[in-house]
Amino acid sequence: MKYLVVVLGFLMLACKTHEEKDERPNIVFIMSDDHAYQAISAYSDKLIKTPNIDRIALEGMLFTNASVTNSICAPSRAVILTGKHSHLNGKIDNISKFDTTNVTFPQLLKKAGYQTAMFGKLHFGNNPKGFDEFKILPGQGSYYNPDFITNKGDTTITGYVTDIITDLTIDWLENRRKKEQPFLLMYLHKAPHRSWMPAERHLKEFTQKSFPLPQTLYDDYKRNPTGADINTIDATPEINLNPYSTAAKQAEMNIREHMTLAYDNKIDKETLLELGISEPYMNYSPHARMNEQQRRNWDEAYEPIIEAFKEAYPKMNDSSLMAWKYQRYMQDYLGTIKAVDENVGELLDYLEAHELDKNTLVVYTSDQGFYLGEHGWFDKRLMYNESFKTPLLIKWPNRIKPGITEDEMVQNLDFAQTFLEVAGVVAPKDMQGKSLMPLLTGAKKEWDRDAVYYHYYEYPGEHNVKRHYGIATKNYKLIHFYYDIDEWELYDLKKDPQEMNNVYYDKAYQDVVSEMKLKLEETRIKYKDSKKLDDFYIESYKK
Ligand code: SGN
Ligand code: CA
Repeated sequence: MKYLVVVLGFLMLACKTHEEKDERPNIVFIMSDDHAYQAISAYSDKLIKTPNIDRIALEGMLFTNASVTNSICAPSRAVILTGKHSHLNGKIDNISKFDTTNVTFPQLLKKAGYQTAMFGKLHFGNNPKGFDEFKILPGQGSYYNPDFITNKGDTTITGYVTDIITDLTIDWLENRRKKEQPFLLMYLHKAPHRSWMPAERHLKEFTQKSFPLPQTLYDDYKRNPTGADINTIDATPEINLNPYSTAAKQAEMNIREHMTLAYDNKIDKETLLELGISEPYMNYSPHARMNEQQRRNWDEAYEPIIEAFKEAYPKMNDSSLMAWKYQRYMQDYLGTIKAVDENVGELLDYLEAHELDKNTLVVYTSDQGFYLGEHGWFDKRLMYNESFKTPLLIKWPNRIKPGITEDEMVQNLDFAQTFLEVAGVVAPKDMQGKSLMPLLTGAKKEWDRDAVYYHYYEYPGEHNVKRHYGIATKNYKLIHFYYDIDEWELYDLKKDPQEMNNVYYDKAYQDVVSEMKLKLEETRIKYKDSKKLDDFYIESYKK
């Protein structure tokens, strides 16, 4: 009996020490919304300097070939949380609600003893499961004086959304974090999402900047070869006659044609009427949620722009209007990123000052990439590089060597299994990604992925981007547009990184076409996607 008591005593002591010192790493997952890798200086400093976000790459790893499986907000978040492609987790578009019977990695981490918290944009139409605390924006959220949904009810907070999300996050770290537990923190920015409203402190600086025009700003969406080199066996007569990519040409996200002067470029309705311009969203006012002070600061920055536009517009042609809208777009879009970068810096500083940085894995990513005028576009959705790829920077002191650039193909699909492995939790067998651990820790030989799969669904829908699926290898990308068209595109990524020439019908590429088609079929089988599921989601959309 005495012996039993001693053993029990030891056991309790052991448990207690374990409870006090759970050495598993913390995970800080930072994600912004629509942040193009072209607008992070660790990738390219042509547009903006982001010294704080860059710190993550300097102290860790920069991924140059990270992509998403479905380039749109809520579906990307569903893929991240479940580790499953859209066709299996069911969240194929922004419209349907997330099915909360899905198992998510935060639920598993919480069960395994992690403290979990989420702040910012989720965009699911329902609340997240598996979090000890959350404060999330309803839907897309607002830039100024935003509303929040919390475990304890709804609230409106005065200020600028990016700053507020950081304040909420740091408040949690400071006041409610349990020191004996490791934590998962999801810190999710709304910025730089449309309609690109910068913070008051950045308005004047950014509205005076100008930016280099992207090479493909005036893309006419001609993609297909015609004439001598065409493979006449496969090419239909329509293709012979159609030099365009139908999907690219019909997408409604061209800066000149579809970006609006009122909503996107912040020209007021009176001015537009005076100039004889009529367009959608004319009644929109950026003032809607602002207080007096905010309105005054806003107007001080934008009134000179409106005046200059009044002068210039009568002399503009299509080409100069395109260039003008592009500059306005970049000024506001990049202005919102400036605040994201400052706030990320604040959070990283907090972690350092509280010695939380050493045992914490920090990720910076976006829910997808974004077009910053490439192909004449804004928005995302398509499988072409700028929206298919997404920024990814990860630091993890003592595990990831600083300053490494990694070009292996990784996806948002991989986060769930990565975080579970970091926490020592076995991932459910039906998750479809791959833990990034071998890449993070330098065991690269264990990484054997040679293709990634993509599938976009939200059509018919906003921006008119056709349904499509495809695969990308490091060298080629094969895309099949379906539903109300049946078109294939193949890009030679090494020779044509801007994806301007569809070589699917090119005689010289017929072996590549066969190989890639085979690989696509194998990949669809591997991930359990099928024509039957395509049809199922077409039908469910009609309801
Ligand atoms: C809004 C935007 C779109 C954007 C979607 C999806 N229109 O609907 O331009 O593509 O969000 O973005 S707006 O008039 O409301 O600004 S996502 O990041 O949430 O997927
Ligand atoms: Ca987004």
